Amino acid sequence: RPRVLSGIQPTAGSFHLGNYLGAVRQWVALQETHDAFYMVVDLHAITVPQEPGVLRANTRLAAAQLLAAGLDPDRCTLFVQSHVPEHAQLAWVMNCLTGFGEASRMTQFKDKSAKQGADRTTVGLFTYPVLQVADILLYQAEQVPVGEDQRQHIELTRDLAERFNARFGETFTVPAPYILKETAKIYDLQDPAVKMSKSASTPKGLINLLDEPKATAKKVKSAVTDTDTVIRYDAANKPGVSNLLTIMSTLTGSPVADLEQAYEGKMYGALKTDLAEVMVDFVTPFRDRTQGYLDDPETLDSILAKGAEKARAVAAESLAQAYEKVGFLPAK
Ligand code: AQP
Repeated sequence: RPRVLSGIQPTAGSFHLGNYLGAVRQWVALQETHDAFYMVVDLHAITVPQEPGVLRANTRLAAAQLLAAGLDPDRCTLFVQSHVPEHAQLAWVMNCLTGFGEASRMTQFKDKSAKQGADRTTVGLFTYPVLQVADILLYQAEQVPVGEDQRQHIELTRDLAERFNARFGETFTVPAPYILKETAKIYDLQDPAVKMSKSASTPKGLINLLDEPKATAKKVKSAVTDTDTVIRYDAANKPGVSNLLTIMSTLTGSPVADLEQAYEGKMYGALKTDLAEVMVDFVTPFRDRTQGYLDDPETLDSILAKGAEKARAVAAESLAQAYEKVGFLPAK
């Protein structure tokens, strides 16, 4: 089975619809066909300030949501990044192979550091993509299921894998991004020119899966569309309606073309009302299942402990190879 790896931050508490449709949904499907490794990336979370107690609670919450979304610990390896120390260890080696200019070109870093200001931006945020390189290479992953915003980081991973292999001999698998065109970028419901995001979206434009279903329905009903009235997919000219059609199509399994036909001659309100119902039907059991996992932290922690053990076995082997190739003296 080909190997896949991906991760999600435990920063925000609830996952948002972009996280789910852009990434987690694919993770669930890929566990059936791939040797899948998925993790809650708590090391990445501390690149911005975190409250220790909140981080700990959100790490469990993220794992609970992944299970609620359909990850099955018998079909995939689910773990917490900080439980596998090899991530930080390989990241150091990769930091020493990454050009300062190369890291400076990462657009996510440029955007986030510009917003925070130089004095509040940490070196951790700067090397975040390099830690991500280590995350992926440790597992010799062939594919990395992510949203479009991660494409540049996967490119960096490819470059560094090739650089390491060229300098020290064949060691790492060069991974490819696994990005589904339709759901690569889910947009903010109030500003469909920007991606739905926990840090950039306004509360009304962001669908958090753990919000009250009623509040979610309200947000869908007040989504921005346009002054035209035709329900048609046209991402360039009708981004708001197109975003709603993408979400509806993915959650129901109906192709966009079928939806366009079904809504021919109808008003935007009809689409929004139906989508609000679909969303409520989706988030209500999701919230219940998440709560179910949270109510039993011992089981949750034991799933994560088993996952970490499986992950470490793979990661330790890759790290040992990398250390040996780099020329570190083996510890006796
Ligand atoms: N709007 C989106 N559309 C499609 N995919 C998305 N992803 C995030 N937003 C969208 C994908 O979700 C996965 C997890 O990303 P993350 O760990 O970076 O989660 P996040 O921090 O909650 O994502 P945000 O909201 O995008 O964070 P900020 O605001 O910090 O930038 C990834 O595969 C990502 O591509």
